[in-house]
Amino acid sequence: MQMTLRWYGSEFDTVTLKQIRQIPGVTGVITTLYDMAPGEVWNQEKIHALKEEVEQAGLHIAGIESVNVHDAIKAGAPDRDRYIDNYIETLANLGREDIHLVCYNFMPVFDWTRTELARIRPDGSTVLAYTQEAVDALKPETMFDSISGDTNGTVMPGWEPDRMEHIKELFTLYRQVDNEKLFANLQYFLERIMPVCDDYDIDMAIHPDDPAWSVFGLPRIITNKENILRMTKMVDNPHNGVTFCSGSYGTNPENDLPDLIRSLKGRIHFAHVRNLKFITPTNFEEAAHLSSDGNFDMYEIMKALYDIGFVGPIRPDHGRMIWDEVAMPGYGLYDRALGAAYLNGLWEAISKGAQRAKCI
Ligand code: DNO
Repeated sequence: MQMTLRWYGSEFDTVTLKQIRQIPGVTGVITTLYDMAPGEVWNQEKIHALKEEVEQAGLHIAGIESVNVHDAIKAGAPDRDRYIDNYIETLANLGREDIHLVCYNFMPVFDWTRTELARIRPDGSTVLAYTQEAVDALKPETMFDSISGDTNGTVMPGWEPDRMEHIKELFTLYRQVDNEKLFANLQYFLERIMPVCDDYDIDMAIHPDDPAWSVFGLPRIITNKENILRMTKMVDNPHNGVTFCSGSYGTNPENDLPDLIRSLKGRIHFAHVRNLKFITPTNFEEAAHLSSDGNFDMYEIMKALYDIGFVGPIRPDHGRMIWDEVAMPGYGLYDRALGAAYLNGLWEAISKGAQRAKCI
């Protein structure tokens, strides 16, 4: 595996490339052109400039998170082909710049969903949290306003104010779309983009739905083992792969995370590793990466990734806000750096243990 950190670009991120470069073992960033609206073509010069900036800081671009998929594609609207053509052009431009990993999601309307961005934990850190009761008490159009006061002046990924202004129209677009239609729309999209992925050796890595169930009655399909295996088999091309995200699949305690990883051998192109603490089955908060701070066994997660021979980029995922840092919720420097160091430590112990076991 290669340890990376997510970076939103110098215009949007409070964390600098220089800081990222100084986290032991971090060699690359997962980045994006954050100001591109879903459906727009990314031009090659802009990608090239981003790449140069990252390389001048002594790092490399390990992948893009995300090239967002336009809602017309997800909803199967009559104009979807136009947006798929644009997506194909973006993929070709990324390939020409030697970028070979793209993370995306297929969640209707909302990307990840949280009901609090700064819940205070017993140690005084603040974290992102979710309670189903809070979602049930909200109207979708007020969801964004309910959290917008806690974003520390940053634009949260997937919660762009311009898109959120059109929530009602977006809901109308999905009126006829159930889980089966969403699967069919995903298949249509994947079949159309696989040729360009083959030409430029681009691994597509779908991010799971977070939380791993329907919110506001919208369809959601990338939620469990059965569905993700169906997704990889319905377009059976190694470039049609997965972002394994422990914090998203792990929102449903029925998902056995190490087993899920093992069942996806060869198709995990990217990993997000973080821990959650459940207060009740429908009320969870994000924890430090350390196993003992949450409900997941992080050793078993890293061991499963090691056992399947995972070689792709991995990143510590959302961090807590600690040491008075003011940053995009989930994406500060300090706790993610601690997360990277911890995951690197687990990996070193697992790999040395495995090598020694071979010598006995
Ligand atoms: C949240 C992220 C997601 C993820 C997208 C991928 O912090 O994990 O926003 O980047 O779902 O498209």
